[in-house]
Parts: sequence; structure tokens; C-alpha cells
Amino acid sequence: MTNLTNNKAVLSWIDEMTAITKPDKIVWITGEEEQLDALREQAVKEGILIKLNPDKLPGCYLHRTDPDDVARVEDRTFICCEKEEDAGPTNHWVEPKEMYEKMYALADGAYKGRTMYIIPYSMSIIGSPFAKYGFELTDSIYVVLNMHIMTRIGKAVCDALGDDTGFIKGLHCQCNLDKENKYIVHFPQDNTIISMNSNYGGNVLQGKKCFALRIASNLGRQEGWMAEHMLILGIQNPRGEIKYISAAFPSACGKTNLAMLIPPEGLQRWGWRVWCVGDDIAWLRIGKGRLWAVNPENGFFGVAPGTSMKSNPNALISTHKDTIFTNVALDLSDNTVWWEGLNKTPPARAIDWRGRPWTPQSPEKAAHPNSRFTAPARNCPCLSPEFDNPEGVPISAIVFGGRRAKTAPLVYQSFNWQHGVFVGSIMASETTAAATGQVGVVRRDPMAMLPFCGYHMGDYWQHWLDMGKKIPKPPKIFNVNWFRTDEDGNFAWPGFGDNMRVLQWIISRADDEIGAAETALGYEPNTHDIDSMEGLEMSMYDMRRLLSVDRDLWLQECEDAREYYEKIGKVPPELYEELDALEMRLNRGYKVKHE
Ligand code: OXD
Ligand code: MN
Repeated sequence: MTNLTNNKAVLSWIDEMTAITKPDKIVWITGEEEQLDALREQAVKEGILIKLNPDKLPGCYLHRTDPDDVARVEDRTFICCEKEEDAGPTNHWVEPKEMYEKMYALADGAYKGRTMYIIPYSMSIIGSPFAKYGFELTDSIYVVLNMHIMTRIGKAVCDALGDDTGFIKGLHCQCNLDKENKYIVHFPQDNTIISMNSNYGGNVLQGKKCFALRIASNLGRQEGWMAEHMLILGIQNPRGEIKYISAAFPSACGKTNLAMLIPPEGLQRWGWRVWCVGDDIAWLRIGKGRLWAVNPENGFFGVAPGTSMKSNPNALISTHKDTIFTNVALDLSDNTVWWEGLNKTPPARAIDWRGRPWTPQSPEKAAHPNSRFTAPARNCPCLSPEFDNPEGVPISAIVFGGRRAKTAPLVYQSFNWQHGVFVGSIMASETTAAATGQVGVVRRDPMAMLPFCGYHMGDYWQHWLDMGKKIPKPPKIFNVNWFRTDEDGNFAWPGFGDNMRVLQWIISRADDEIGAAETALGYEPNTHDIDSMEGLEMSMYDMRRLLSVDRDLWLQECEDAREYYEKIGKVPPELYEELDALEMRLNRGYKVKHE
């Protein structure tokens, strides 16, 4: 097959990788439907994909991974920059030469008897000044078909790249999925990514976490922009004006749900609505005095369990065609899919995510808790008309948040950018099934970037502070917590569509339209400012409790944060100043002032 590019740097790197991996065959992915169709057919024939009911789920397929390969592997993820201190204490590091040798030894002959697929892909709109291009070499048809959904691929990428040498190099070998030799490795100084012995999305769809976050966070620092683990959404008010916010929550904490929110009926009637620009990653740049965001992806890699017509109809509808499901259950009655939380009527007969017969009496879950759908963004009924705008959208507010049963109130606003960076830096959340390891333990996850920041966390916070100084009209920064529980352990806030009430407050504050109560943490809503007129059944007493700040818990939180800062080292002095100031406000028994 002829090459899709004459770019010498691309071709010589591919030659080098070919010599190591020794494929039987090389296939360039052109992006043409005919080629993709043939690959789908081949994948079905080889048992990699199961074709689902074409009437109910046209163009949809089911894939099951190896049972030991179901989530991101943070302990096997490495940032191999030249100096260990530049990776910082939150990343695993190995000296680059040693790691290359190890990777190339594993890759030696890894494609023997197999095909090397070369995927030219673009993060962001091909041809836009903000787009970045990469090549992923893989022996997995599953990766090719998922990359086709999640990114923009094919010949057009090679044409846009031309002779430029600033592309991202990516090698992926499934090998024998040996979990002892699983590696997700990044070499930021060479713009290179290598994934070994995995075939799980977050580890091997390299455009996503590896490139658009870990490598791009390095590029953003050098080039003066930001790569963040953030959704982007537009809020339309009854006057038809749309304001954009971006929000960073840790994995599986509801970014996709918030990005596709449907407001409560009463608010819809007034004309409120939400437009989704992205559900996971934002690239943010300064322009015309403001911060602008693009979503570099082209699809959604969403968590299936819990997604339903009730919790997130827009996400569910997005999966109704041209979608790849991974590790969900197969409903044998009509050859469709099922997962816990889809509805209240589990299939009488199903095949579970491990490929075993399953009935509602089975003791184990039918779908893996981190089972996923890969759905094209264009399927989303509330996709923003700005989705394909290469300029992106101007951001009025940045929202941080996590899963905290106690401590964090429903919402608060930071006093200013520096204080907002502090709020993001001490973010913490209960862990979820998105990564291997214990679920439900509280861990610090600054800006939701703990697993994704491709350099020293202290330098990353400094970059945030520096960026703030360069934006004439920076977004206001907020923190939310949808997951606070009452004494009985029940969620105290209804969440989902009702989160719109909090978003309304956030954009009113971003535009300086309403006052607020000043607390030790920051600005909080006056209780009557959270719109409860349109169908929220919550007493003022409960609302006050949701917004309350427990002084003792927060003093403890400050102590933990200080310990965390000490572990990180290299913390900008401005953040220590903010921590001291918070502690002082708490100790003073800060009086609530109403603006
Ligand atoms: C994801 C994650 O898959 O954050 O988006 O794990
Ligand atoms: Mn994510």
C-alpha cells in the first residue's frame, strides 16, 4: 500500500518501528468508510467485535477486553522526561534510555504474523491553528475503530501536516496482554508515547489521555496554553445568550452527565438549555482578552453503568448508532446491550462482560463498573453548534469539583484567580472504577489532573498562576460538590438536571449580576439565590446545610493539604499564602457577610 505522506520524519520513524516490530503487513488508515467497513467485518469474523441488532442499534458493536485489562493502570504509567525531578512526585519515572530499551525489547517482533495499522490522527479540527497531529501504530483493529470515533483520522491529517516535524509518535503493541509487562509510557522531550500489553481504551487510545493531556500539558506549558481534564458546556439563558464554562472533575464523577444536562422542566419552559462542547478534555488558550476552549476530541468515551434515559438521555441517545460498547452485557433476547442502571428490567438471559451466561439471579454484575461506550460526538442531540469552530468558545467560569461525602459545600466561588488555583490544587475526591485500585478512598486529585499531568505538579500550579496573570479578563473559578450526604448517608442534593440551578448561580456570579455571602472558603449563594421556584423540593434548612462550612473539618482539611504540599515540594509561595489565609479565616470564626 502506498504511503499517505511524503513527510521524511514520519516515514523514517515508521521504518524504525517496522524494523523493531516486524509486521507481516502494513496498512495506512485512510479514513475512508470502505476501509473502515472492511475492518469492522474482519473484526466480527475474528471475534474481536460482536455486531449488535442493526435495527435497534445500527452500526453498533460490542467488544470484551481481557478481564485483567479493564481500566487505566496508573501504577504502570510513566513520564520519562530527562530528569526525574521534572516528572515530580506524582508521576512514575524511569530514565528515558533505559525505558526505550525496555520498550523496544518488548516490541521486538511483537507484530510478527500481524498487521501494523498506521493511524494518522488529529486532536482538534484538522487544519485549525490549534490542531496537533499524531500517528498511532497499532496491531489492534479495536484501537483503529475507536480512534476513528474519538479523533479525526486519515489522509486529511497527513495533508494538513505536510512536511512539519512537530507530530506525536505513538506505538501500541498488544503483545500477550501480560499484566506484569503493561506499560503506558510518555517521553515528552520526544513527543513519543508507547503503550504495551494493554488494549483498554484509556491506556491505548493514545489521542485521549496520553496525548491530549499528558503530552499536551507539557506542550501547553512551553507554548503558553493549558491542556485540562475538563468538560466544556454552553448555558443558554431565556434571552438566547450563551455563556460557556469548563469543569474539571475526576474520572467517573459526572463530567459527561453535566456536559449533556437537561434542565428541570420548569427551567426549560423559561428557555434555559445546555449545549455540550466536550465531556472530558479542554485545550485552553488566551485570545481577545479572554480564555478560549476547544474540545480536541471527536467522540465520547463514557462510563456505561448508570447511564439511562433518566440520568442522561443525551448520552444514551448518542450511543444508539455507530457506537462501540466495551465490557457491557449482551441482551440475548434482541442482541442489544445492557448495564446496571440502564433500566429496572434486566434481561432474562444475557452474556456478562466476561462472556459468561448471566441472569438477574446471577450474583455478579452483568457489566463491568468501568464498562464504556465510544460514541461519535455528532450523535449527541445537544451538541453545541460551536463544536467544530476552530476558534473554540470563550470561557466565563471554571468549575472544580469532586466526590466528597462531607466537607465541601454544594458550591462556592473563589475570591480571585490565585485563590481559585489554590482551590483546584487542594481538590480531593473518592476514587472510582475508572482506574485500577481501591474504590471509594479519598485522595488528592489537583484540578482532576493527578493521573494526567505530564510534569511536576508544582510547576503545573505555577503555570496556572502565570496564565492567570496573562488573561486580561480571566474566568471566575468555582468549586462544586454534588455528592454531599446527610446523616443517614443519603445524597443531600438531587444532582443531575437540578445541577442547572447551581450553573445558573455560577454564570450570574461570573457576570457580576448578583451578590453573595462571603464565607471562610469563598463566596457562597445566599440561600434564596439557588433557583428553587421551578420544582425543587428542598427546605431552606436543607439548603443551608448543603452550603454549610464545618470549621473543624476544614481545619483538618488544611492540615492534610499542608502535608500534601510538603509531599509535592516546589509549591508556589502564593499557594502557601492562600492556605495560611484560609486557616486564618477559619480560626477567626469568619463572620458571614452579605454583599
Ligand atoms: C476517562 C478517565 O476515561 O478519566 O475519561 O478515566
Ligand atoms: Mn477523563
